[in-house]
Amino acid sequence: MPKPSLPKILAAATDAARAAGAVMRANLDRPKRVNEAHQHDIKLELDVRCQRLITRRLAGAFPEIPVLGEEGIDAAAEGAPARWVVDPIDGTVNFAYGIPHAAVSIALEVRHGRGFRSEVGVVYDPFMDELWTAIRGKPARLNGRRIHVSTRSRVDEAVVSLGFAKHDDSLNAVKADFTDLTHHVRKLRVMGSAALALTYVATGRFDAYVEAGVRLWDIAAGGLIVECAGGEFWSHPLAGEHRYGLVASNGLLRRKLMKCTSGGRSFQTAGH
Ligand code: LIP
Repeated sequence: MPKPSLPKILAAATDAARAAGAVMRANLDRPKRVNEAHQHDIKLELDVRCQRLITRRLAGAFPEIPVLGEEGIDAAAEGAPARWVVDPIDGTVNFAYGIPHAAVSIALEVRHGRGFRSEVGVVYDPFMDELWTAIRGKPARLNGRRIHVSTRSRVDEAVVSLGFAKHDDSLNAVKADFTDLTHHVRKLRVMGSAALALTYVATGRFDAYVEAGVRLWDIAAGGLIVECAGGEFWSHPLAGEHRYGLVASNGLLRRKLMKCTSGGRSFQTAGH
């Protein structure tokens, strides 16, 4: 496969993200069909519908690139030289409850060493009409404007986001750190979308974000956006398919925050 033009890849991902975002915006306050409901997770018919829409748009531009998505994985995705990594609605529980804090996340991963690495990332929040984009090696942008992580280096001035995923191991890891960090940071935030927590770190709205137990499609685009905004993105594989622990920060706070926790369990899951 000839090496695709990354700007054309970005344009196709942006088009697909905006198309799915329009469906999310139109359905936020409408009744939604639930395909699966679990204690800490919900899967909607709209998740499937949006991934199908995204897949059609991407295939129209790059039919040779398979999709690895939350709502379905092309068999070719594991062996391909490049693949799309798609979360059609990141923050599904928020969206299911009518909370306007959710996003479309699309990344292009290219084979790198024994694995894959994100080369292009797009995260679109249709409710704020905020589009984050990144191409590896170039500055991250929000609605076309260059962005950069914060410069805050004091823990007591930090706004830190934590994510409570879906399984007891990850919930317990983050719960312990939530308790410890509460007394040290300015504020903690639990917002329910990994992709947006990452873009908020990239934009300097959050100073760090920690979660144990997210999936590749939640973070493939946002992690690149953090790196292209001058931040630090650590992730570490966990048990389970495409499951990771992560720590994202402005590059000034990770170790200081770890020292504020008794063992830093959710930080440890990031392997650092
Ligand atoms: C969500 C993540 C969030 C995590 C949730 C869920 P989804 O992704 O964005 O950070 O805490 O458990 O995994 O399922 O809404 O695409």
